[in-house]
Amino acid sequence: MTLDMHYDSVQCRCHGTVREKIITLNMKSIYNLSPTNKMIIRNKFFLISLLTMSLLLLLGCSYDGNQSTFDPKGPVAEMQGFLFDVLIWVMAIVFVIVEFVLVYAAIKFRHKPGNPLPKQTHGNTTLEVAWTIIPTILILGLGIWSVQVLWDLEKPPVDSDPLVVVATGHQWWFEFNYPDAANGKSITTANELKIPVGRPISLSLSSDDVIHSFWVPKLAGKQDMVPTRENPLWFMADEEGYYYGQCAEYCGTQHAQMKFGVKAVSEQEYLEWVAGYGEVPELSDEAKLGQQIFAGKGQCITCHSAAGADSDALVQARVNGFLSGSAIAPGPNLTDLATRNLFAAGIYDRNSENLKAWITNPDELKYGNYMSKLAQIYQTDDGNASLTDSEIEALVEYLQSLK
Ligand code: HEC
Ligand SMILES: [Cu+2]
Repeated sequence: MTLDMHYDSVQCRCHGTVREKIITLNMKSIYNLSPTNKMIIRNKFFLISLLTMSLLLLLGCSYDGNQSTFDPKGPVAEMQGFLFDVLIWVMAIVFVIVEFVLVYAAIKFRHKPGNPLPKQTHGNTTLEVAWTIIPTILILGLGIWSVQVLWDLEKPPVDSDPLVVVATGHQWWFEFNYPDAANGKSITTANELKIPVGRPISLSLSSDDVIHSFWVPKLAGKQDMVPTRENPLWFMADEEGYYYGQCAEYCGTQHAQMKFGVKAVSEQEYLEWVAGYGEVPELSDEAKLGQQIFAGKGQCITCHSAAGADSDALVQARVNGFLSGSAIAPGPNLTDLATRNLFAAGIYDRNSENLKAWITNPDELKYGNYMSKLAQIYQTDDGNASLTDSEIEALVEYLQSLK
């Protein structure tokens, strides 16, 4: 390979003679191609790879996927989506106009040999006033409107009788507390937030370990869950349905698997769930055996409640135990487990087969979770529960009766 350098003199009208350096790589000896051909092939290769990659990336997108912000199902997400659309369109139009003028001028008035120097001007008051005033109005307008929307969306409308829910982030699952779910009854549940359709939900978000973020893309934007703070967020579902949520702040090993569901049901269905919550379930003989193992040999009860809402004192005791390194941690409240579609923070279908696999060895299903790490029964060589197969089946039978 040889490297040729050519020095060419070019005339420039404003500054006299300058030297332009042109370096040509002579690749002939290697590829038997002229340098220009090689550049063209290289450019084409680059372009084709870029297009293929963009296409592959786009294939991953969908307009109304489970966690799409482009498919709002409630007033908060709709307003946020509208704000986004207006900002994007105004910016896109400004971008196209400015780039068009720029590219047009660059091409039309570019230097060509023999072209006379175009008429030189300096200053144009009308133009300058116009391009100062128009952007100022645009930016001020959009800015004021954005802040207005932010303020408007901060709290549910007055007199709307919102349902209050305290949501707490844990590594790696969500806890939901309803101080007054209906008729003064309080409820603790996990990983699935049941809400009546058409009623504003007023959330108070917090965490008792690290910072998490609460996000249900179809219902509202993200809000951080910060230990020792209570951050507000509200939304309302217009349609019945199952909305997928996700922790949106990196929080450790299983951050990506820290999901949850929002199940929007009719007012009546919601009230039925509230009424049934914590009622003593009907248990088969096998389930009764499971209940004994739950409280006894399995020690599940150290971290999980299965018979009603958690009191603040109980929650605090578990958190303190966890923080001081004991074999205890706050665990999802299981009182209404059998009413949920998914478990393990929204990653597995709740069915007997999956629950059996979970109790046998939670680490295989969700690596690094605090149930495997801390519960006594999993401190074995292979991480499998020190329970017999039939004991595990009895536990599953019990859990599946918790409605
Ligand atoms: C040391 C505390 C601890 C003990 C003891 C414990 N668990 Fe857990 N359990 C947890 C934690 C923490 C999670 C949440 C794991 C996650 O999703 O990251 C969990 C999750 C679960 C879930 C999924 C719940 C949901 O809504 O997603 C079930 C079911 C469960 N445990 C059952 C049991 C059973 C049965 C036992 C007794 C054999 C038991 N656990 C013992 C801490 C514990
Ligand atoms: Cu998280």
